[in-house]
Amino acid sequence: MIRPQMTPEMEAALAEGRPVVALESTIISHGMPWPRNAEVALQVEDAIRQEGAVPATVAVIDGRPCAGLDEDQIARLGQGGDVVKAASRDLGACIVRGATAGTTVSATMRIAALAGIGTFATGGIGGVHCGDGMDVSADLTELSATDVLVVCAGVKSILDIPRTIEVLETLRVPVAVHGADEFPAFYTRRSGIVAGERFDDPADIAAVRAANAALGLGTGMLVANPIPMADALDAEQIGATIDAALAEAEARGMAGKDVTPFLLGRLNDVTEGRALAANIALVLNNARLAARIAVAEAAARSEA
Ligand code: PSU
Ligand code: MN
Repeated sequence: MIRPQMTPEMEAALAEGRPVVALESTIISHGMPWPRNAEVALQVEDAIRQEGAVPATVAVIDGRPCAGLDEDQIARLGQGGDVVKAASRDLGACIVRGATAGTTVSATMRIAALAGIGTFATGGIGGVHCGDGMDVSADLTELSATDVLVVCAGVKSILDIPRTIEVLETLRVPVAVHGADEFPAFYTRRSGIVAGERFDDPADIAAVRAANAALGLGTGMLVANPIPMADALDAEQIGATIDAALAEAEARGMAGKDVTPFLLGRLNDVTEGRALAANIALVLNNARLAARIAVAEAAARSEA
C-alpha cells in the first residue's frame, strides 16, 4: 500500500496517537477563488490547531499523495493552472502522470485512510445531482467503502438532497446530525428533511463511530453540522440563485466533474461574495467540530 507523504508534524502526531483532522483540497483548487482560497485553507488549519488537533490538508503534488502540506503547496493549489480535480478513481492516473491535484472528498478519504487519519472536515460533500441524469458523486460510494468520518454542512441544493439521503441509506452509511433535528442544506440550517441521528456532544459522535467500527461495518460515517445561524443565507434568495445556476449548467451542457466547480463558481459570482462568505464560515465551523471529535477519540483511545 502507498504511504502518503507526510509533514514531520503529522508523522509525530500519528506516532504519538494525537488527534489529527484531514482536509480536502478541491475546495482550494476548484471551490473558491484565488487568493481567498489559500488564506481560508490556512485559517481552517489554524482553527483545528486551536482545538488541540493537528491539520493535514490532503492533495496530490507532482504525483505524490500527500497528507499535510506546506504554505507553498497550498498556494500552488490555490493558483490553479495545471491543477486537476481528482476523485479516488483518478488518483492512480495522477500518480503515473506526476500530476498535481486537488482531492475531492472521495480521494481525500482514500489518502486519509492510507495515512491512518480517521477524521476529516469539508464544506459540502458531493451527492446526487438534480435532473434525470445519473450524476451521482463518488463521494457517496467512497463513504460506503472507507472508514473515515466526514464532517460537512450537509448537502447544498445544487444537489438533489432527498435522493442523496436515500443513496446514503442504501449504501448503509451512518449519518449523524450535530445539534439539530433536520439534515442541514449547506447555506441554510434546514432542508425540511429529518434524516440521521441527532447528537449534540462530539464525544458521542466519536463513540458511535467506535461502535460502528466494532460492528465491522466497514463504511465511513457522515456528520452533518448546520451552518451557524449568524452566517446562514436566506433560503429563498439562495434557492433562486441556485435554480438559475442549474439552468445555465444545463444550457451549456456541463457534464462530469466540471458540473460542481461550475455551479460553485456561479454562486460565488452571482451573490457577490455572500455565498463565499457563508461557505468560509461553515468550513471553519466544520473544522472545529471535526477537531473536537478527533480529540474525544484520542482521549477514548488513551483511556482504553
Ligand atoms: N460541494 C460543495 N463544495 C465543494 C465540493 C462539493 O459544496 O467544494 C467539492 C468537494 O471536493 C466534493 C466534490 O468532493 O466537489 C464533488 O465533486 P463531484 O460532484 O464531481 O463528485
Ligand atoms: Mn458528478
